[in-house]
Amino acid sequence: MSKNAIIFGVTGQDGSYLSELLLDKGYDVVGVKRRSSTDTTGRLSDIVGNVRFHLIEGDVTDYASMSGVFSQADDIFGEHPQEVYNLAAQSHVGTSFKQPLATWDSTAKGVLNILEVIKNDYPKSRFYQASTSEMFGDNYHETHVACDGPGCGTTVRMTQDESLPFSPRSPYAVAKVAAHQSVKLYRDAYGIFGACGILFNHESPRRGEHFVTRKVTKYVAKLHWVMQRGEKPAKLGLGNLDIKRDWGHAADYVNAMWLMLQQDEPDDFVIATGETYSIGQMCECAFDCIGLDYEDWVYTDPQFLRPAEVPHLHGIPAKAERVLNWKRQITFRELIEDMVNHDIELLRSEYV
Ligand code: NAP
Ligand code: G4F
Repeated sequence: MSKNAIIFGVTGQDGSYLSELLLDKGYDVVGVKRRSSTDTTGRLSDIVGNVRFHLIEGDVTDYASMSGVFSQADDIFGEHPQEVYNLAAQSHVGTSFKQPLATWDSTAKGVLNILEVIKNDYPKSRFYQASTSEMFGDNYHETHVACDGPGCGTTVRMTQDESLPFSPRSPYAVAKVAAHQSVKLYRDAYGIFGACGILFNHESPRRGEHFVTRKVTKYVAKLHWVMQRGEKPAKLGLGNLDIKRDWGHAADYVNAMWLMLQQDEPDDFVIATGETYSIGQMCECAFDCIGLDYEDWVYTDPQFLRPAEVPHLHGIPAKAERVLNWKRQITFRELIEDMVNHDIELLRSEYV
């Protein structure tokens, strides 16, 4: 039987990887993009000509628009949509402090709009919601573990898994918690197949340029070329370098989204690598790719500090490994190297 899916947020980082994954699996895909005065399909350049990929317009903040998207997809597929992936959101945490209402509309209300359409007219469609580790905020489990060094005793491990209560620390995270709880409610109250992936940070060469990894890898790439000319660029301003994140590769994480919708029962899963690194360690890894020391090039710029922070993310993906048989394939170092090498190539024509 042929398979089909709708992807909201198709123009984003994850939307592009998920589209490619589903097309490779033989799906018909309806990708939903919001109207824009400029072209936002750059990340989809490899698939826009594919006859099984259909790009249509829709805005998740508008119920009528969502209802229209489902009936258009119904016509395109010749049957009800089987799988619906919601990746649409204002996804930048820092921006959410400056645009809390717009963030709420796309990130929380948008999910309710889609759930209402499913409840009213498409109750058999399976729904994936892009939840986030940001929902845990400053909360973590504390475990004392023996450390490796001689005479080192024990160290405290701070981790997050599905059992941990949420403690959101930004307007973005508050909206994501509302969306997450709405999916759980519609699952319990109306029997909708709604699954939430609680995804920890995942990056790639397609990552938006205002997220910290891509900001750093773009700078390192520029440094690589400028130094070859014997010039010295301005230093890079970053926020808090001590904060820790659990970073994986987006290509690995979209596979987990798909697996969640192939299960017999809907459920929620933490998707993470099980490793954590500080922003400083990430910089060290990126600058190492071109043989430089990040401390010579990075300074703290207060404009990138946030009113409230999520200090430490370290996910435990044991449930996903056990139930979904999912495991990340790409290591942290491979991820950062992939991003630096991509950004160096991207700038080549400007310098050679
Ligand atoms: P992204 O690159 O920022 O993509 C977000 C997508 O949402 C874009 O396609 C954007 O369209 C679309 N969008 C925003 N507002 C919309 C609206 N009102 N109507 C329709 N579409 C709208 O994010 P991502 O990194 O791919 O992440 C995908 C999802 O996972 C997001 O919901 C994010 O919050 C969540 N998440 C991400 C991570 C991560 O580390 N990447 C971790 C956990 C959860 P435009 O192209 O027009 O802006
Ligand atoms: O790369 P970031 O902006 O990602 P953040 O805030 O962790 O959010 C991302 O991951 C979430 C999953 O945990 C997603 F839900 C969310 O949609 C998004 O994809 O910042 C990472 C850390 C933050 O603590 C930030 O304060 O890096 C710190 N940081 C330090 N300097 C910086 C900078 N972040 C940015 N964007 N820019 C800086 O100059």
